[in-house]
Amino acid sequence: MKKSKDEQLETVREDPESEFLTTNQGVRVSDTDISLKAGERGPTLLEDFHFREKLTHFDHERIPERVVHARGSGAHGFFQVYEPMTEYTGAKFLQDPNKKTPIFVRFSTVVGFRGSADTVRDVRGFAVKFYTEDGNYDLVGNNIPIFFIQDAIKFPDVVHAIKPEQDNQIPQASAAHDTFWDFVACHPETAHMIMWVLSDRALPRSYRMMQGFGVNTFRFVNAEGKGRFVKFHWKPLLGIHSLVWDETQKIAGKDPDFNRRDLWEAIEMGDYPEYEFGVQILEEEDEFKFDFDILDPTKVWPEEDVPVKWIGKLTLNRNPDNFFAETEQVAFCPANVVPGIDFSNDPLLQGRLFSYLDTQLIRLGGPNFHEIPINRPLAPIANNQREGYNRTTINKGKTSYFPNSVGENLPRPASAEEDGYVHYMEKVEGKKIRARSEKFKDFYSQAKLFWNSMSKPEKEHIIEAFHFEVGKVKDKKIRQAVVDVFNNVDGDLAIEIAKGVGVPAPAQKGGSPVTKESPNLSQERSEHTVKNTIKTRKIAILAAEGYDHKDLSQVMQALKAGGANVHIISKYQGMLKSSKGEEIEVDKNYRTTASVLYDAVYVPGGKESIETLKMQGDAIHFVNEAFKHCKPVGASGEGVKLLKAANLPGIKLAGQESSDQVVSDKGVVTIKKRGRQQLLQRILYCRNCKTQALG
Ligand code: HDE
Repeated sequence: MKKSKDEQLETVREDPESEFLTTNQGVRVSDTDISLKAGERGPTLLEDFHFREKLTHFDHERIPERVVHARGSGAHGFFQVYEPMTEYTGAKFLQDPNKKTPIFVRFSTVVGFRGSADTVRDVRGFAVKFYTEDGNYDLVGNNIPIFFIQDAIKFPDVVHAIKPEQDNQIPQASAAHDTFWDFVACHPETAHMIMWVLSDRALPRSYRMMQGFGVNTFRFVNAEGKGRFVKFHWKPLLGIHSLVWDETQKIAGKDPDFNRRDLWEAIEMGDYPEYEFGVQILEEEDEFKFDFDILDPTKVWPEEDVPVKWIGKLTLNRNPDNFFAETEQVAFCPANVVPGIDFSNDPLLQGRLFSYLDTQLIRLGGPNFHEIPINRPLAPIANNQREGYNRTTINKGKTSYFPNSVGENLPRPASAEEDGYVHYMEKVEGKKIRARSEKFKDFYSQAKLFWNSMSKPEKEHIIEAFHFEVGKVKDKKIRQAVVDVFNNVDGDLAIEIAKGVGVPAPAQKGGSPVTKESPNLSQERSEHTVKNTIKTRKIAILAAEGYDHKDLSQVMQALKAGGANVHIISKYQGMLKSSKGEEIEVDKNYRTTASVLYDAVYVPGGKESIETLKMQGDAIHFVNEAFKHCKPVGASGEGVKLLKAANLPGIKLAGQESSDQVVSDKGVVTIKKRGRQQLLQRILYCRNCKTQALG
């Protein structure tokens, strides 16, 4: 490959500075503020070509949004493999640990429209385009390892059911309505996915803190042509963390761009998001070894049975230059594979192989969308396709067919040795039939496995999510039907759901007999999460005039040394004076921010500052809300008095008798004496547990 992806994009980038304003024909414009008129008070003239071009372009500035995954955020980066994967796959980007393969990633929500809020309860898309030397490889995954349905023919049904209802287009970006739960009750194959969607997985704290999964079963094929089944995984190096439900709803109002902003700002600040790439590899002879069908996309391969091999790392290190040109126009497709990666007969995947190319044709206006710079491979393109909307390549020569004698028979197909893509020669035979294999009919065992694997707070969150989602369903029959479906998963769970949504518990307590657990399914118990770091976390410091400067700066320094991003928050922006006359700049006032936008809060001492804060409802609310959302709250010196005034229920705070000891109770960390404040940096972070983890 002659160029890097960045160099390739550079050829179409335009610098906004040092250029005259021109029309699209390159004519310099002398006035863009006043249209051409017949006299000062006269009508606008049709001959004002600049006016007409400007308006016409504007009138056409929207393209259809993605029918699903409409709202997303993109980033550039690179991928590096840890060691050659030659034994398993011929894919070139998985061979050389020194090679950096450029990538573009797009994270998304699924259900909401393009302008919807980021923090809604939903699956998140995690799509990666690898610009490899063999052509583009797209791994179009989600942050949940399974799916709602088993066969792609059901996709229009499930999407129609979850999108806003037909008559009134309500609700936006939410599954909490009759048609979706009616679909669930009519399709018990959704049971496992519903458990995941009602778990904290659907409320990620950040795109930088969620796992990704290829979901479908794919194949690795090595140079000898040996195939193995694989499932793909992404693991965030910052661990897997979520918001709490009440927080997500408030953030949707305070900052609907919460996840988009978080990704953008992290990259701007050089906190590059990183994910390890993993594969579960299954020998073909083991295909039938499991009590589930490995082609069934509503099933995980439990990691205890098929361990994940971590084979490489993805780093996101550059924000797009232009949202529309890159993030909006990027076109992913699971059928974009390179030699060494192949498909399985997973019926969901088979349908996906058709759908993505088809949808791009309407969304991007014709068959030449691969020429849009963000979609262009780095590997050369040569074929006989010409013409169509928006063709930009000028193909020279007479021929556009193969074989030909006029153009020296070029371009010609490549053999396997010449890196031509040769499909895996799987033996296929059978009657033409609309049916699924017997094992596909077990809808409940893995839903129960998931339930068994949750920690107590995670289970409580799922039950609360059922109460919200199903509680919003107007039709009692549907609510009852949902309870009955989940009675097949776990009888006690069904009783709990029924209690919250106002329908009778099932007449007979049911449930799947599965007792096994898979701790890695839980965010709290997973070995893949990381809890002992405050890296990139946002921490609020509440202060007012007369704050204790030594106190504040010691803690701020310690937090920054731990990698956190710290904001000073006060009633007014501008400079704050300390008790001894030092000054510090306020980053946000109570109107421009809120406790829901932070991971933790700290209150330094300073008699005057605390007396002021105690009188501010906003400061008291800030502390209270952070506590309610299970966030660490810290205070030192007189700062402890603000927490006292906030009346945190039953929480032990540092008193005079423990003046040089850190007191730590359910995530509230306090110390009376000054000078030991750096200990507070040991506040660790754990949102999913009702009791917080503290160092
Ligand atoms: Fe998609 N999906 N999907 N999907 N999907 C689309 O393609 C589809 C499925 C996923 O950031 C569409 O370009 C079918 C599973 C992501 O641009 C469309 C089925 C998984 C994205 C489509 C599925 C995904 C899409 C809409 C079978 C996880 C956003 C716009 C039931 C493995 C990519 C587009 C981006 C987008 C079809 C199921 C992931 C309509 C038929 C399972 C991350 O083609």
